[in-house]
Amino acid sequence: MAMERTYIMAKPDAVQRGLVSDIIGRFEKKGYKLVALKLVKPARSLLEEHYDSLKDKAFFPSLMDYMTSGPVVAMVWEGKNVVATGRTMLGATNPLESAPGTIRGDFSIEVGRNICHGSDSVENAEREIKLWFGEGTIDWSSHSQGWIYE
Ligand code: DAT
Ligand code: MG
Repeated sequence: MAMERTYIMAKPDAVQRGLVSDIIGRFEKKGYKLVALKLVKPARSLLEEHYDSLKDKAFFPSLMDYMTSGPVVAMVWEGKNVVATGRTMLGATNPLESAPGTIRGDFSIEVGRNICHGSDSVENAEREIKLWFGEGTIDWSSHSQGWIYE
């Protein structure tokens, strides 16, 4: 079965507000496999690279201030269709438009404090995983595999 990996990040507000376990719990309970996790106080240069496609946006400086304001929890989750499904689980970028039941819809109100990041394509996921986890991810066998996948 073709497995995908996605880069998920609990942003500084999620760490400050004690929402890390809620974000992890959603992915864990869904059945995805955690293959990397760490607490990071990211350098501005790392975030500038991560958000390179947004550098000309008016909100970019405030995005950098927000994202460098405290530690983040960086993770890689693996599973079938995890990139697109992970985005659905996060909800819309602007929490005003995020459906209840999504992570942003349930736990946030403003776009500049939307608590989590998720890769938007398989290609960007691979780029972001390399950027945040140069040391690589962990290869392990989940005993639940046969209870999650046919
Ligand atoms: P997403 O995080 O859903 O992939 P994005 O990549 O377009 O959204 O933007 C990255 C982050 O930048 C987003 O999570 C919050 C912030 N952002 C996006 N659009 C914004 C806006 N119009 N005003 C303020 N912040 C914004
Ligand atoms: Mg994005």
